[in-house]
Amino acid sequence: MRIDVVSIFPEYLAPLRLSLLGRAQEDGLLQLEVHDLRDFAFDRHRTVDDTPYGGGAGMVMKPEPWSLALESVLESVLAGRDASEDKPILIVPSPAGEVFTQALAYELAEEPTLTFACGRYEGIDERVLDWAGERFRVRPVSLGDYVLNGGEVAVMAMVEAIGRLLPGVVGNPESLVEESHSNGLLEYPVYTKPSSWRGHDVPEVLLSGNHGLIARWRREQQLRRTAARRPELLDGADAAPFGRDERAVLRELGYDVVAGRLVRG
Ligand code: 6GU
Repeated sequence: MRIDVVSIFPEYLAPLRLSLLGRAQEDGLLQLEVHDLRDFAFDRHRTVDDTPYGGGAGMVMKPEPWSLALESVLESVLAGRDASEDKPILIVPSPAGEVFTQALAYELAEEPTLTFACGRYEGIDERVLDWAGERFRVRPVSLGDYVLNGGEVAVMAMVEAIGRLLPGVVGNPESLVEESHSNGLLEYPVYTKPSSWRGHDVPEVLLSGNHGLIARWRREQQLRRTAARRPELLDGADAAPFGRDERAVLRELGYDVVAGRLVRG
């Protein structure tokens, strides 16, 4: 996969060269290109922002540097894509976007290229998104309901979540199966040696060697944890994947099955 990021703080993205994703780049599984928006601003001060029409606090990113930067990215991105393919995706990190989820990470991991446009200040002139819509599939995406100073940290989170799903990036693909959100539930708790530590013991069942019992216990822990921390993840969930034991746990946790769906009683 090829990923292009446009930002006024290209150094902000440097950590994406480390660790698992750094190795993926060395191995040719991921090509990461970071571009400085100011390289596309041609006045003496390389200005990328201006005051908002209609007044109000803060500054807005000017449209022209963005169009030049995205045209430049698009030229190299299109050179590596099939003419038969859909328009490339442009992700615009914004607290006003759709929420980034594991499902969206899986969807985006299928793309041959992704382009990220990092806004700062109060955001990018809206006409850039209209203009870009003729050339890209534009997706404004948010990490969640809170406000960051710019898109860079959000891009780091999204690129890491997407990058680790690319074939060959995570050494043992099994580890992608059991983690939080891979099955719509939170992950079960994990333990390592010693079995007794500062008066806290590892749950007996994990020392039993009975793999059936262990699997059952882990599923139950997933249900209890999800109900306690993220009950909305269970609301309306398809009940079909839950067996007799799990349904008993869910009933204890206050969920009923109505028309094949979980509802809180
Ligand atoms: Cl994607 N961008 C910004 N600036 N703030 C955010 C966000 C994104 N997601 C949550 N807050």
